Amino acid sequence: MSSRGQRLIVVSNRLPVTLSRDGDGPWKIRHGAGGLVTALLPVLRDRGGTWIGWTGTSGDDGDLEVALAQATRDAGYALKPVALTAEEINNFYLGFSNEIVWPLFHDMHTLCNFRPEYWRTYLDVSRKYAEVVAANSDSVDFVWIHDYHLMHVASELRRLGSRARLGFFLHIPFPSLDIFVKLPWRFQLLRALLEYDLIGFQTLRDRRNFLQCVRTLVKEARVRGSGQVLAIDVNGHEVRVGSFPISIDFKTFVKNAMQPEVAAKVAEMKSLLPDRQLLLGVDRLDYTKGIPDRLESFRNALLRYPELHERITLIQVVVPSREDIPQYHALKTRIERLVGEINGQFTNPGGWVPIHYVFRSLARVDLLAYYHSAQIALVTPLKDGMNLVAKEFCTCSIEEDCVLILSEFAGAAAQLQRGALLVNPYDTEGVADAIHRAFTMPTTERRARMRRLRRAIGKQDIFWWVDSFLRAAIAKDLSDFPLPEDYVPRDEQLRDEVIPL
Ligand code: ADQ
Repeated sequence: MSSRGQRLIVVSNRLPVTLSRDGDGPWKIRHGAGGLVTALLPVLRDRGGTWIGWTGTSGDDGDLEVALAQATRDAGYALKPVALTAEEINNFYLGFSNEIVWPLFHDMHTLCNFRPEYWRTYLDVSRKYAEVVAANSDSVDFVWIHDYHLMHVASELRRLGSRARLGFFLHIPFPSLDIFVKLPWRFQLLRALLEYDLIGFQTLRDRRNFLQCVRTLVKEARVRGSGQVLAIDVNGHEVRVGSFPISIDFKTFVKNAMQPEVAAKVAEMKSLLPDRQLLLGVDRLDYTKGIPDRLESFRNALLRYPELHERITLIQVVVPSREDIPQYHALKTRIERLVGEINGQFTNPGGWVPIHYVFRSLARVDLLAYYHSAQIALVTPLKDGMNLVAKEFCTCSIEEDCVLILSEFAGAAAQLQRGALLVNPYDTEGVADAIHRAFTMPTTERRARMRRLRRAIGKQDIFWWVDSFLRAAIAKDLSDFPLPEDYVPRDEQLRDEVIPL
């Protein structure tokens, strides 16, 4: 056992940096600026630690390891790469992770491609990650592993003899038993998850689904407790399971949304699109985000509420993603056809164009300007672990005179249902009615709702999230983690038609 303190070892599919080089020239390393990185870096610096992940490149490259070491020389933490071959990227990342787990866990099992070689490579790559973790940690460290790509890593680490404490956070939903059992490797995967010491889910609903799978498929498992963090005893091992809704760096978003560059862009947008309300959608290109259904809902609103014509514009931003997977390419074509159809149906030549479609990754300042300019956000995923866009939009709505329309199937609905207009994204007429309601909502109601939303987001920000996960890992007494104050037991929720938390 080492005499130094407990370090934090973070493991994610990708390292929190982007790497590029011209030909054989030196590597250029750009540090990421996402919420997870912002929240974890202070902890890593404070305790000392390491972030382990794939570099996003294929093959083994000694130069890269040296470049990463140089880039973090004075950072107080290290970056350690996991090298993947082209075949591993195909079978592990594109295959098992994104053609099996991603659709299955988002309730879209008909899109799954259950190829046995994907599973075999998933195990091989899990071992690779585990080897890098084992080489860079010891028994006093806390290893925090992230997301669905790495569910099997704890099992491989135990096989390698690691005795470090292992935490896991699932960023995407966990499906119900009926869906989960379709996975050909359901027993192996569930038992592998039970090798962790702490498992965090986004919502109580995800945790409930997981517990139902454990109770049904792992006969010797026993569940204890009743609060936000429960314990499962299985073959003498205690696994803690809790819900920890992820969030954003609220204060930094507020500060950045008020920067002069953002204000200038907001003013420009308002002068280019005057006398109307802006309705905003921002999504990664993904079939879980419900973009075609949303466009149909907007069309329905324009058909049924002609008073919206010329007075509302939908700005739909789509960020390119996973285009190597055929379904994503087909989705892009479908979205573009729909945008063309709806604009063709309603555009007033020389004047109003109902949908402005943006397909690219935006600079931060542009994204903030869109958030700050829009009066209504349309966040309607068919299923989403959390959805940070909903939280980012509310946070940037500094004047609070805005409305969030939110899918009841986004994890964020559990926290935001009392301020947002909740919708079923499959119900195009219902979403159209919500658009009209948001458009006509009196300012006093908009402000009251948005104030409530922003207060909730500010209270449980990304730093709260990191802190509560790490506290749950070390807490002596799980009764320190009560259920949220507004929690309503499930039977009562269903009776009152309130969406389960
Ligand atoms: P995602 O599916 O990627 O995340 P989301 O939570 O909405 O979905 O996060 C998207 C992020 O991308 C946001 O932070 C946003 O700022 C950023 N982004 C959006 N548009 C952008 C643009 N045009 N240019 C640059 N950046 C842009 C997964 C799960 C979610 C879960 C998160 C975090 O699917 O359910 O909320 O992880 O746990």
